[in-house]
Amino acid sequence: MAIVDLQKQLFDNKLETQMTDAAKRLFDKTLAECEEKELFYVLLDVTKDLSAMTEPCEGEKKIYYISAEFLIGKLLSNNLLNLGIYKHVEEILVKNGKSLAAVEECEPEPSLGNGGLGRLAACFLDSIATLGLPGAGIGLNYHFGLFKQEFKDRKQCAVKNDWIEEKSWLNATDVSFEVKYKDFTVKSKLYDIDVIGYNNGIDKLHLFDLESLDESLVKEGINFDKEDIEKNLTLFLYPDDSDEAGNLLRIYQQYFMVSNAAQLILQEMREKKYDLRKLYDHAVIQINDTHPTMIIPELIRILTEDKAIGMDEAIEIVSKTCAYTNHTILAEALEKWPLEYLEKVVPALVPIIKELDKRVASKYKDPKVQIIDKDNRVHMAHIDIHYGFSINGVAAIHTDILKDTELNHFYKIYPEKFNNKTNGITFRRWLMSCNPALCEYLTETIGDDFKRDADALEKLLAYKDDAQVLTKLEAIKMDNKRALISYIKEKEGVELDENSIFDIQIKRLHEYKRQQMNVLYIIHKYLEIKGGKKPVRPLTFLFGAKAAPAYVIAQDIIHLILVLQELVNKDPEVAPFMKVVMVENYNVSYAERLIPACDISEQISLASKEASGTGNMKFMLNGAVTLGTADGANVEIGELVGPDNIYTFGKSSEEVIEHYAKADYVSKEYYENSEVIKEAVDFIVSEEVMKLGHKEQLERLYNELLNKDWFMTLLDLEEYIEVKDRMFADFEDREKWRRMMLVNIAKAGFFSSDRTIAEYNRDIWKL
Ligand code: 26V
Repeated sequence: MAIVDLQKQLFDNKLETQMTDAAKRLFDKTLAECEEKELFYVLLDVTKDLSAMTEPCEGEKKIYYISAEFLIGKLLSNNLLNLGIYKHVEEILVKNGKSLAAVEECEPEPSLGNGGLGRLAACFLDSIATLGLPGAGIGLNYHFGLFKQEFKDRKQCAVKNDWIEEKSWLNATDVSFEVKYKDFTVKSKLYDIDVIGYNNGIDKLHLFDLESLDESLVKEGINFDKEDIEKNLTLFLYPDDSDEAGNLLRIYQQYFMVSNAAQLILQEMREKKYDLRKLYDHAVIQINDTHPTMIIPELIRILTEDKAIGMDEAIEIVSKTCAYTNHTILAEALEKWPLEYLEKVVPALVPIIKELDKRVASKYKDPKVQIIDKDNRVHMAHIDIHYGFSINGVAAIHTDILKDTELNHFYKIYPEKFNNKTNGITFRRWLMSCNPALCEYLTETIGDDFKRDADALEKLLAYKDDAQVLTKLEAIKMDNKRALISYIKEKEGVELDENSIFDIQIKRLHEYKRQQMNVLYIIHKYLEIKGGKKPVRPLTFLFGAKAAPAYVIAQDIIHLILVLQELVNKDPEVAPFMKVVMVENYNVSYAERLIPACDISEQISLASKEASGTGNMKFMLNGAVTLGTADGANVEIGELVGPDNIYTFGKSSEEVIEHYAKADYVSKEYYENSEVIKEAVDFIVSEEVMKLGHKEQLERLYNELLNKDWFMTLLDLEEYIEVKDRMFADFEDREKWRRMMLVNIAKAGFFSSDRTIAEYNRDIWKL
């Protein structure tokens, strides 16, 4: 049934009856008698029934989005919203003395992703279904996902996130495949999650699991026997890859994902009686970063298995089917597997990979474009580039850097394969669901076209001098800040000031993202206040970030932030003027609370390093003003809102790339030539800080900044301080600030993932 018809039916009291029946059947209670958690299961049950009645998106050609990560977040409110029954459910609950918000709190949050890449995949699925495109996501069902973060002794501890309950969004299927490794064979079991489009059809997220998985392998924290593949394969997302066993496990996982994906796709093709020789007419496979790259040799292996299709033809078929998205230029993040590892795990792919390599080597002599290098490492991205038909970056500047620098040697060979697809976010989650007050007010002011056509947000520009509209936007922001304040008080035990400026940096912890630069600013402010220079208005600095457990310096940065939090918030001289909070276990749900309450969006990566960023888009859409470098999608945000509505600073990507090329950046020179920098950096190892923190960690971080600083923190620090101070001063010009908020919201339409997906479809998928 189409969703609109379903909605019509539900409004003649059917929904309430359905909910009441489910409560009776599941718990033998009335709705009013149910606990919040029980109501969550009631709504889960009802929503799953409704989505089962909704028509799937069908067509002659289907997009398979293969990704090691799908950071879907909680699903209840989004599913209700996309089914068009959110308000209706809310009313029914209120009638029974319950609140939907409290029910939403009971839903466990899956952590099937690390950050941007996984969240992007989730936004894309929402848009694919919303646009009615036949498609599916294919990934893995990690039982404990990414670790849950706890702070102990001002350090990050990692514990498992046990998110799968007996009743969940996962639907068990009877699909199961065999996956053959060198020394053993395992069986998979497929679970599906329905992806409900906004007022449209249903697509599926296919998550493969290991039939023989043994959760009891996990003893303390997130430690487990990494070698017992037949029991551990889908326990965690990207476990520690600092040692060989961890790396091998990643290859086992990746092959498990692609072997299942290949079998599923080919099974669907056979069921529909499509000619596999014309696979590309019916299937397009988007390879999300290099993690699913082995799908290419795997498909070639299967197609050539019974000799009906020869190697040349198989390669051609697969090359016309697969497209690759690059999400990073960080060298350490581009996968290069030792051939010997692949031999240990999946020897069946090795001859195919060697054949692919041989073909490249016979055509191109440049060592930079070879698949297997002189050290016998297999460059996964190179397989994608040679044997896929499209390579895209995720923001304009990122794609330019790929073409001009990082992948220039490939661009010279295949200019026609390269294209840009600037990332986007789903407005259903990142506006309608997380900021209902703003959404409602926008609807009142400019109508609700923007819900289907994000560009319609531009209508708001007509009100940029309208005092009433501007005041209302400010009031909504204030309400959102109040809501966040009470949440943070409860969760983190810190009291914040609603009249302070909320300056927020939330993203994975990585040196290139430069949380440490923000920290140095905070130290600078702290010292100013101690010296008697008080800010006009109190400042609130919020952080949220998880760090890879094996990433030592990232752990040190978290430690320093937590130490400063203690120092600043407990200092009676300083606390009235500034507060620092690092929220524990930053995740999608936390982001949904932080973003609507933000004034200043920190996007301060070293230019050229952040491929796109998507948090920057979410903040903008919710009326925050960006403080950013000319990196990733910040550049496009700047072009859209104009220089008066964004604060930019720092060296350009060209300058940064030149510093790397010449190896001429010496952080110590910046330290020695600036009193302000010196003071801030020295404070890391000052008596006050050392008293609260760990000497070893603080000294290591201090030395890193002074003697290495690979991501050039000190290069941009002075300008960062200057621009940030100017931004705080401008906040006092309320009229100017409110107008900046409005312009940012109005111009955010471009960043709808519906636009991004329409472009993927127009240029790459052609469904
Ligand atoms: C991976 C790794 C793996 C181990 C070593 C350190 C390291 C550092 C970075 C990464 C990044 C993986 C790819 C990724 O998440 N990229 C993000 O993709 C987002 C969606 O396109 C984009 O907005 C972010 O800028 C980009 O960092």
